[in-house]
Amino acid sequence: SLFLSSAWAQTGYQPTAENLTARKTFQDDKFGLFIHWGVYSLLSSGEWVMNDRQIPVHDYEKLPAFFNPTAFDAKAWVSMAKNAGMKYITITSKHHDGFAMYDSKVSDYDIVDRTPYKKDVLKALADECRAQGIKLFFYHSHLDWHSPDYYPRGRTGQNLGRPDSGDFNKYLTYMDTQLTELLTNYGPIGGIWFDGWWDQQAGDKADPRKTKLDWHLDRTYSLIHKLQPATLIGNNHHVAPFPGEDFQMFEKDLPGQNKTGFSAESEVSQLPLETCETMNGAWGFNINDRKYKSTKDLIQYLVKAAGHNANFLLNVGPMPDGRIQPEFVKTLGEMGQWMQQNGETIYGTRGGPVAAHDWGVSTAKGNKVYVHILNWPDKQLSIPALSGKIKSARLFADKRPVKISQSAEGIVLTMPAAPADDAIDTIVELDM
Ligand code: FHN
Repeated sequence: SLFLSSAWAQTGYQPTAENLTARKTFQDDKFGLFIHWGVYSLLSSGEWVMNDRQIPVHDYEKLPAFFNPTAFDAKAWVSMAKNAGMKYITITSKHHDGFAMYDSKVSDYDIVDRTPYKKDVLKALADECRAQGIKLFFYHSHLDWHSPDYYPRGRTGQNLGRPDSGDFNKYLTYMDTQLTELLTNYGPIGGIWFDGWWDQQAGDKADPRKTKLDWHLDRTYSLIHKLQPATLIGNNHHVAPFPGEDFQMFEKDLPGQNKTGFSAESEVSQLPLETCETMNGAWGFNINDRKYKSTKDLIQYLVKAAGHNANFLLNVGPMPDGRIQPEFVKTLGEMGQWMQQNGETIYGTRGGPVAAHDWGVSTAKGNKVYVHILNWPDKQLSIPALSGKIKSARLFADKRPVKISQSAEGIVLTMPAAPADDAIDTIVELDM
């Protein structure tokens, strides 16, 4: 019956043991580097430039001839991520413009066949990630502004010079074949990070998960899990997770906050969580966007994400020549220094028992609870009662004791001193 088949669809996916282990490691890792890089980077106007400026396919196709990232240095990228305290990298294998940043055999619209550079940057990155012990994820776009078979067009509906016909099933096969390449030729892949599903969203308020065309997620997801059972699948569809997904992601939002207005994002699932953010306002390279977030703001966001039980995937849009802007490199280095000192309170933790407040968040690991005070005016902080009794408390930084008074109404923590004006995170370590 209909009921049985939909119930089966909800429960039919049983993650393998290696997948469950990978999920746990993913949650322990906490901090990753997001990279939006493609031929759009040449125009320094973000990764949506093809759509925004309505550049027809035959004109956009002229870009790859100029893409020659001779300064690309996989080792420098991976070292930068590692020094920042990041444990994985998620890079665009194909963004919405349809251009493959690797050597695809089912299309010549790729970096090896169309650019003077001629080299497979994902291969270089995969090798370097393996050498340095960093996991590699691929961002792959469902939506495709280049393929003639991506038809009917979705929400971003311009034809951009393409024929008004096409075979969507053929497109899906093409996409699955490209995913097969990515999961076959680049060693173990940490995850596939889908985006662009929303292009075909039906716009049904009662059921935001309804699409105009069937993406056959079940087929694609099974294929991925068959090729590499430990590969984690996430999809930036901005709705509740579908069966077969292994983590849930939030864009520019902490889980449950729903500040960016994407429907149903407030629904936080039991899956591992991740949130992504930009370092200025742009995903793809945009030199005119100089609204750089401060190191303090980004560290605090990472801490808040951890307190909300989520990873933080922080984005850079490398320049067309392969270098990463010095502004980004500097901030990432500073974040790394902070993580070197304080990472113990972030890595391997889960969201802690003290719920997020204006003053901050908590994380927990083993018998420790870390109270992260991000804004506080005073030497004293009141937090709600915890289920167990606190045995002792101290400042994480210098181990000076923190006085605790516990009652059924709550707990008052008295710090040895008031916070410094530029304090990023005053961490109180509780032994439970
Ligand atoms: O359209 C994309 C956008 O270009 C970028 O990749 C971000 C990253 O989260 N996601 C999409 C918008 O939701």
